[in-house]
This record gives sequence, structure tokens and C-alpha cells, in this order.
Amino acid sequence: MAKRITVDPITRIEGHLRIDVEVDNGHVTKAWSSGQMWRGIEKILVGRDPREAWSYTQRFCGVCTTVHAITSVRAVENALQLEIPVNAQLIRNIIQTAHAIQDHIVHFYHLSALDWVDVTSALKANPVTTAKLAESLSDWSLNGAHEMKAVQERLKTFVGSGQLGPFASGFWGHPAMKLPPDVNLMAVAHYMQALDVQNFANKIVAILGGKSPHIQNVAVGGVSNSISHDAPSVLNIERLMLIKGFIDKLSHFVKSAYMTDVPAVGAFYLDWTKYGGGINNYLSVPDCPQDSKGTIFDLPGGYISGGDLKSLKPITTFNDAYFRDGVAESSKHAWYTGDKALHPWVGETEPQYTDFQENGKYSWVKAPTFYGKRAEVGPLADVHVGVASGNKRYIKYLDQAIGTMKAVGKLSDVPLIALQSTIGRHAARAVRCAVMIDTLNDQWEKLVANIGKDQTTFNAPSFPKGEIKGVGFHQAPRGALSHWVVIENGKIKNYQAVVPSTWNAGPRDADDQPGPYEASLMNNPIADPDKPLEVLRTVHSFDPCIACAIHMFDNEQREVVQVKAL
Ligand code: NFE
Ligand code: MG
Repeated sequence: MAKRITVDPITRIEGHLRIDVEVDNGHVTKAWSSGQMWRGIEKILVGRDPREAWSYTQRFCGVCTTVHAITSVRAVENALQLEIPVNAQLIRNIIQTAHAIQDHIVHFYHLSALDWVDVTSALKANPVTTAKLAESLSDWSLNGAHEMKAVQERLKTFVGSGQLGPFASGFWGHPAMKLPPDVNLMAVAHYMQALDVQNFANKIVAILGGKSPHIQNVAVGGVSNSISHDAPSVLNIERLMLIKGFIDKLSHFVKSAYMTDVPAVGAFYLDWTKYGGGINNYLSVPDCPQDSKGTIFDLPGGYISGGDLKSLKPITTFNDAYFRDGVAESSKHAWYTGDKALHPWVGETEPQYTDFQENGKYSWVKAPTFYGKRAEVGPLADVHVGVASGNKRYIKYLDQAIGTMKAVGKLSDVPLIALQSTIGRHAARAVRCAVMIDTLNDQWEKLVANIGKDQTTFNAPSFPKGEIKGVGFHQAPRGALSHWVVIENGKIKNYQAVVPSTWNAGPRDADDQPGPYEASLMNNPIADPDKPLEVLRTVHSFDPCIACAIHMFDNEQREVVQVKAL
């Protein structure tokens, strides 16, 4: 007999997500992903000055804030075909790569590691053998026995106090937990250390952006940072050297801890290289523009179908017609009017709430498609597109992660297909994070070199009479993000954001095809229906952000759904 499980809300994510699965014979046979919260931003923008849209759209989310600011100004600049100074590109690139690094570290250690790591088992570890194992894997400076012992003592105090804080309500002792005590202790130690390390990335964002979250320094036409080599209160060499110090600290942790922890943990969960693949179409947009027009990028973009690297179709400029023409969103199974897939420039956001109807409408998230097909976005897509494009960094760090997994698991081979899985999605995020570190360092070096000859950061926009349209995109931590704007006589006429978590969390589409979360849950094992840890594993591997995915507005101010805060 099939059993229905509803997990609502999914925790350790941003926003309100409900997942329903049907389980038969210990495996998932059906799945539904439902966004349970609504926001009010796209319609608030109508009639406003396009130069201020970034400040509103940045409030879609409290996690990936900078990404909506930068994507919004890119959309308006694209509509104007406005070039921006190279310094402005590089400053934006530093902010967004630092932000991505912070986001990835927090996601693995603080939002998802506890799906795999049993904190209570770490109490049984031997700190000396734990340190030996950790030191055999990498040269991370805080792997010593003294450190491991201190972490174990802290953990004992936590557990002894009965106030478990972030570790309360975990599925401890669950039969699907497989790590030996020493590996659990190593992971818990890095969890604690990562709390300090992620802050270095936030500091970089705050130095350049004025604050974090929600940066203040972007403008349509560039950035508002003034540059001088030696004036005390602007972006000067002293500030840039401070940033460099943070980059080096982040680099040490990401390359020596994050990049080894994920494949090492993965080696104990080889089963999870078989589950969670889902939709094997991958979409990624190019990023880190190097020229004023956005025609040269440090990070590649493209579309891969059926998981086949040879199928790569590149996306290469901010004016790329292949990307621009391929995107549509369907509301057939989402709580908005209409059932046809619409291009975002003519996208509609009219609410039509029906309650949860598993064969009808059941989510506030729309279902995006690329040339009619569902696509996964995010680090797994980036690694596929990076490797297929021949990007040396993606190839190098993927090889390194696979090498660690082979060594820890004593495996002869880890094929690419293993990456198309729940555990592979985590490995891909670690690989992407290492690529981001090197990319961040490059952007810093280029900025230091460029300001020697040029200190401009802004080109003023001017808006023509009549209608213009633009799309801005960015490869955000959770994947391809695009903002679409229609401007008439200098005012916003339509605004749509097609967000990474919309791609991944969307419900069934106009052809009733499931979205990436839904497809990835199929056939997952469920050891204990009362504790569906496996559902969390697969859904968390995407790093959901439902605040981003839904941003509609009910213009009659009716109550549409009640959300119980837990
Ligand atoms: Ni709110 Fe986001 C990212 C965007 S959504 S976290 O990354 O855009 O998926
Ligand atoms: Mg949208």
C-alpha cells in the first residue's frame, strides 16, 4: 500500500517549502514540490523608475540579496545597451564571487551536513585518530588532535545541557546515517570552524557594497564606489589589501576542508550516487564579465541536454539570443491564472489560489522551461557546462574531488554519471566553490591592475521615449538567475524574475512534466516513513530558496494562505 508523506515546512532552507511524496515498497513513487509563501515585488515595480528596481528586487530574499541587485541593473543596462566601466564589472564580480563562496560554505556545513553527519555519534570518536584521518586528507590548519578534542568537549557540554540549539530535532541514530564516529567528529569540527570562515566572505561584500546583506553600491551604469590609491575614505590600496587577506583565508578553508570533506563524506554514501539525478538537462549562464559590453566572461555558460557533455550549446554574451528566446514560464500547476507557458517579457502574475490540488494547481512557484524542456540549474549544471566547455578550473577541481572520493572509498573509478545524483550535487557545489575562489582572486588582481590606469566606475544612463526591453542574467549560488524588464517612456511596464529556485522547485509544467526537485525524489529509498531523512537529503542538495522563487502580489490584499511559523 502506498503511503503519503507530507513534509511541511522543509527546514534549514530559506522560505516555506512543502514536499509531498508517495512511498511504495520503501521507495518514492510520486513527488510534489509546493512553494507555500507569497511575496509582493514584481507588481510593486510597475510604474517605477528602472534605476531603483535593484533596490526593491534585492529584497526578494535575505540570502542571495546581492544577486538580485546586480541582475536588476544588468537587465536595465541591457535594455539601454549601456556599457559600464571595467572597474564596475570587476567590483561587482568580486562582490558576487565572495557572496557565492559564503553561500556555498554555509549551505554545506550549516544547512545540509547534518543530513549525513550524526552529531551524537561524534561524542564516541577518538580525537587522536580523528586528527590523524583529517591530517591525512589535507593540510587544513585546524585539524589537530587538540582542536578535535576541544570540539568534542564543546559538544558534550551542549548535549549535557539539554539545550541542543541548532542540533535539536535532528534524525540522530537514523538507520540511513553511515559515517563512523571519527568522520562525524571531523565534520562537526569543520562545521564549527566554518561559522568563522564564512564571515570573511561577508566582510568582502560589506567593504565593497557598504553592508551585507543588501549591498548599497550598485547603480544602473556601474557602481558608486569612488576609487583612489591613497585617500582614506574611499576604495584604496589599504581596503584592497584587507580584501586580499580575506580571500587567502577563504581559499585555505575551501581548498583544504570543504573540497575534502564533501568527497570524503560522499565515499561513505556511495548509494547516494545512484539517487537524486532527476532532470538531466542543465542550464548555466556565463558570468564575471571582463569588458564593458559583456561579451567576454571568465565563467562559461550553456545548455546541456540529457546529461551528455557533447550536447553543449554555449551562451556567450549579455545579448545572447539563444538564451533570451528560450525561456518561458507556465502557471498550469501554479496558483496564477492561465495555463500556457509565457515568455517573461509578456509574463503574467495574477493570483488564482485553489488549495493544494495534486493534479491541478498546487504551488506559488511557476514552472520555467528552456525551449519547452525542464532544466536543472545550480552548481551541478555549472560543473557540467564548465567541464563541457573545457574550462581548466572546473576540470581540475572536479578531478581533485573525484580523486579524494576514490582514495577514501578505495574505488577504482567514479564515472561522470555518479555526479548526477544527490551526493554529486554537493560535490559539484564544493568544486564550484573552489573555482569561485580562484575567480575571485583573479577579479581582485585585475581590479588592482586596472585602477592604476583608470578610476571610472559609472556611466550615466538616459532613457529614450517609447518601449525598450532588457534581460539581465547572473549565475547565482543556486543557479541561472534572470530578470526581464519592459520599460516605456522611462518607467517600468513589466518586470519578471526567473530565479534559480523557480527552475528547480517548480511544479509540473504545461505538459505535466515534473520539475527538478520532483524528478530527483523519484525512487529515493525511505527507511522510516515517520522520519523521512532521505527526502531532506535530496531536496537540501539543491539548496532551496523559496523566498526567491515566489514574489507575486495580491492586489486585493486577501489572505491567500496561512503559514504556521514553527
Ligand atoms: Ni534566495 Fe537565490 C540564489 C537567487 S534563489 S537564494 O542563489 O536568485 O534560488
Ligand atoms: Mg518570477
